[in-house]
Amino acid sequence: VSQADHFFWTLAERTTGMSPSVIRETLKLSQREGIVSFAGGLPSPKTFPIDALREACIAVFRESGHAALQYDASEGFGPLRELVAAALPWRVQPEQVIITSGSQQALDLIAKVLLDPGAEIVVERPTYLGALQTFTLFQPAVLSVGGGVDGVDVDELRQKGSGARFIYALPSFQNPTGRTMNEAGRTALCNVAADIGLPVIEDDPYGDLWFETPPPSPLAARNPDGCIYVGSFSKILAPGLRLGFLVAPKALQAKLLQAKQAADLHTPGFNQRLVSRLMADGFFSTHIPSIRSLYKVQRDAMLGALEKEMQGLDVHWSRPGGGMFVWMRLPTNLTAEALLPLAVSEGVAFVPGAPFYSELADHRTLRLSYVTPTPQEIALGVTALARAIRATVVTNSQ
Ligand code: PGU
Repeated sequence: VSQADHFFWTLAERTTGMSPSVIRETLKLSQREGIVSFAGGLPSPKTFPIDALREACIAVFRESGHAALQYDASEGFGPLRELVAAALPWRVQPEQVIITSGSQQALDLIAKVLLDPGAEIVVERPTYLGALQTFTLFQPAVLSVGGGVDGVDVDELRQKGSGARFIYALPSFQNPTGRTMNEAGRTALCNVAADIGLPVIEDDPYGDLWFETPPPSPLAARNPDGCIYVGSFSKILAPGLRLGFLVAPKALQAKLLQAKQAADLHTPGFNQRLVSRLMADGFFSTHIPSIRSLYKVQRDAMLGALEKEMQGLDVHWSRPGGGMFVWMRLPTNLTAEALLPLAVSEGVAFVPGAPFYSELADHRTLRLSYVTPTPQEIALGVTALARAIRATVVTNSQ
């Protein structure tokens, strides 16, 4: 009898809906030697500005070391809240900004404040699985709406959104599909939401990473009182700093702040001071364009390789104008789950698409991130993927 047998742990009801993140699981797999990984949404380490951050670290220690190492305000470091508010393309008061430990925490705080068991929410079909993972803990009824570049299906939204607590939407370079809602689609979504009194949660970590043209303005700019906007420094600076933010209407500030206090007291003050320095120095005005140029080359490498290698296969994929992901649909009778082990043995990893659906999962879909591997590795990875698909097509037809 082991010591543990003397205890009887009763798990909370909410844990029944919990499951491991498929992104995180696939990440382990793709860290194996010799695998080209299209799996994690890991920003390219080449974009991490080590020198600028080292200098900022020295300056923070020199000028405000004690404050940076002390407990800090729950709402975030004042100058960073001001800089974030000023950088957004609509009128935002610094008091509306709460700095969070990654945008993932912003989603968690929002869910804590707005959800009850059984409450309805609406998500896109598919949507970011990490958001589903967070929302699930609060046991909502998750409804989904179809969509594309024209935005979400407005009739479906009108029907499912009435009485829902919010719609969670990713209008720019969506995770996982890479698609961007056009101007008309954004207007239509906001009009229906306003019409039926449906609040909008807008998650926008990729909006700055456009390759040809910037996406249309955020939903929050059109409907500031009916929207919580969520942003992140992960994809434009470094995810390891765990810095994100939310911008909420004043009516929600107090409760969101209390949720933040309860969650972790505050986001590391040291990291917030680093980023404030970089923002105040205008660092991002050159850094973000350099990420765009790098990722554009990577995106082109992936689309070029797909064009070449997938010939003759009944495979379809998205052509993203920014962000990090290509979304692929496999031939009939081939699921991404069945393909994954074959792909890994050929030397390439991806994230299967099904976990990005809250319902009506399309098992023929998968997500490919093009930002971490080099163009040469992308070519190798796509060739390996095509080999794996061909092998199953041959097997199926035998
Ligand atoms: N929202 C969206 C749409 C995201 O894609 C991500 C990260 C987040 C929020 C959370 O980002 P923060 O770093 O907390 O600001 N997406 C990555 C997560 C990768 C991982 O390792 O789990 C992805 O690959 O989808």
